[in-house]
Amino acid sequence: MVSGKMTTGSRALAERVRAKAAELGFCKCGFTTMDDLPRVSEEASRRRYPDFFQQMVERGSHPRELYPAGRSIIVLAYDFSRIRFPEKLTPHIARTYLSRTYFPLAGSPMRDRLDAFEAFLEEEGIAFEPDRNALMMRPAALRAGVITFGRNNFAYVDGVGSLVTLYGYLVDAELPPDEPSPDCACPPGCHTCIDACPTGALKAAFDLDLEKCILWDNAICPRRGTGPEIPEERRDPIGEHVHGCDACQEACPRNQTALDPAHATETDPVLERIALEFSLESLLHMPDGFYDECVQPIMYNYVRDPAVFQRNAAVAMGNSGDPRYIPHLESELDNPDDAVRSHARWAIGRLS
Ligand code: B12
Repeated sequence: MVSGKMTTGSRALAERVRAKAAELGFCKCGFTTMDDLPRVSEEASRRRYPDFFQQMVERGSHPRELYPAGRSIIVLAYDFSRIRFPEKLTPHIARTYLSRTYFPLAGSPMRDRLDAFEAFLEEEGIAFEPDRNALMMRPAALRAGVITFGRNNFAYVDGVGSLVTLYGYLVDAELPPDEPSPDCACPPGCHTCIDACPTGALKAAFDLDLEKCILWDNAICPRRGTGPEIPEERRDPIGEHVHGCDACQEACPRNQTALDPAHATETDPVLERIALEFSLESLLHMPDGFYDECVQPIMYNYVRDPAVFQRNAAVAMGNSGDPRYIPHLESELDNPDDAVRSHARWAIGRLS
């Protein structure tokens, strides 16, 4: 569907953008138009999103409203499956956050990479607006030919898998739109992701009950939704996850190469250091400095209150079946935070 009206200049610019993206380590780069993104609003209504998310999704499916000067969207995908994720951390923290690529903090390798890409756009005289999480990235990436969907809703880059973070730039330059990808490239009839979801949040292909997703209870809810108390019936399926969950991606046949330990060739010194110091006990007791040194560098996206992580550690301990945690939980029964106390009490009840 590459427009015949595109000038040679646009095509040459597109090649320079792709070359820069590749040079900076992005695994795929594609372009699409500023037209409204299809199906997004209907999908969100079908999934019965809470009002806040429904509004966010509605807004994010109209790129021209996000950046009226925009003429094209650049979509970038970064493959973080090459990072060696310490085994001590992956049972508790989702890889997206360990990768430090989702809204990267200043000074992180991904922030430096995005800064370099933005500097390049400026050098090319291109004005832009980053996606800021407002643009609906997966439908934009599908239309830009960067990804296909998995039945677990995830965006998959061919030959890479779903351990990718997506970035969007709304730009005032005309770039030749890429051919959209086919919607779904999962093996016919496969339902390993649906079977693997610990909470039943993934009810059927493309059907995620957002409020049952583990990330919702252990990270989003303290700020939006039910608040600091995780409903008791939802605590058990959280297992030992303290921030997000990768179960539907770990089970997926399309991710088995990405998850093969031999595939992970990059070591992140920040993760290696945190892995040495991390334990559920430390997260529960949150000794001086632990939040700044071991929690905030990786779990910075949604939660700012250390007590939320202490609460999550209590739930993980309660679900571990390990009675050695009982004295640790007992010592938090006088914690000043109501939710830490109530979840510690619940965990002691389970382990006793
Ligand atoms: C809201 C949100 C959430 C919500 C709800 C997620 C959901 N799946 O519905 C919550 C808080 C629960 C959440 C959790 C997580 N999220 Co989130 N989240 C977002 C956010 C901000 C918007 C996503 C959204 O709801 N869009 C609206 C819905 C309707 O669209 P969609 O799911 O993106 O796309 C669907 C429709 O467009 C529809 N569709 C469109 N055309 C067509 C055509 C056909 C034929 C069909 C069948 C369907 C279809 O199907 C698409 C796939 O489901 C995006 C960032 C962004 N700005 O886009 C990140 C984002 C989706 N999250 C991301 C991640 C990594 C996560 C977590 C995995 C983190 C974790 N490990 O804990 C979890 C797991 C969630 C899960 N199992 O899906 C990544 C996903 C990367 C990837 N490879 O797909 C994103 C893209 C962030 C990023 N920039 O990389 N998230």
